[in-house]
Formats: sequence, structure tokens, C-alpha cells
Amino acid sequence: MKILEGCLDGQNLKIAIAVSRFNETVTKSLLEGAFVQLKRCAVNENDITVAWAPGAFELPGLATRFAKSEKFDAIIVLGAVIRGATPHFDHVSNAVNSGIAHLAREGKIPVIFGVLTTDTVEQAMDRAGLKCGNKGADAALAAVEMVNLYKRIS
Ligand code: INI
Repeated sequence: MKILEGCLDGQNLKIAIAVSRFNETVTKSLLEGAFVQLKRCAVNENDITVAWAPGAFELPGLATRFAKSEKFDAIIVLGAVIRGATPHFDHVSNAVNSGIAHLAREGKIPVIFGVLTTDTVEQAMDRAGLKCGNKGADAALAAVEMVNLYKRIS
């Protein structure tokens, strides 16, 4: 039996992070979590490129451009979509979910989904470094693991 797994060695990896400014208090914490975790995996600070989009809706377009540039080993997508009183939440969350899922499936490199979709700001903050870990940090680990896993397959 052959079992393939990706290790958490991030040496020499080039990582792009697409992050949205909407709900910035939350997304800044996600970004910080991702950054710290990438460095713990030995990713060089100079090999991390961060681009800010206005909102989560813009993230699939931004991530697609990162993918097309062929300069990176993985893309991490970070955002926070928080339910409000209007259906806008559903439109934005559906658009970002399906856009990133498509890119992750069809692209050559791992695209990691670190976009929170929550009912309240509290739930978002809990997942951005308070009670329930930091989804940005989780996304960073997933990125390094998936790059190394894809390398083992190809
Ligand atoms: N963008 C977010 O990132 N999170 C949200 O919660 C959000 N809500 O709820 O409106 C949001 N809207 C902005 C959207 O992503 C676009 O930036 C905007 O519609 C311009 O295209």
C-alpha cells in the first residue's frame, strides 16, 4: 500500500495571499495568523506576497490572477462574510465559495479557502484568533501541506 501525505516543510515555497478589506478587524487577524504559521513552516518572509481586495466578492478574480502569473506554489484566500439584514450575504458568500472552489479544482496549484462565513461578528472573531483557533493559521498549514502533497503526486 502506498500512502501519500504532504509534510509541513515550507522552505523555498512562494505563497500568495489574497485577503479582503471588508470586516478588516477580522481579516487582519486571519492574515496575521497565516503569516505567523507560514513562518513557523520555514517559509521565507520575502516569499510571501499579500494583495488586498475591497471585499470577498473580488477574491476569486484576484486569486485567479495570482494563479495565472505562475509565480507561486500556493494561494491562500482570506476573507470574512458576516450575515447582515439583507440577502447580500448570500450573494457574496455564494460567489466567493464557488469561485474559489472552481479555481482550487481546476488550477495547477493548491488554492486554500480561508474565508469565514458567519452569522455574527463574535463568531467571526472567535475563528480569527479568539475562542476557536485562527482559520488563517489553519489555511497556511493546509497550503504548505497541499503543495508538498501535490509534489509527491506529480
Ligand atoms: N464583503 C465581504 O468581504 N464581507 C461581507 O460581509 C460583505 N457584505 O456582507 O456585504 C461584503 N460585501 C462587499 C462585496 O464583497 C464587494 O466588495 C462589493 O459588493 C463590491 O463588489
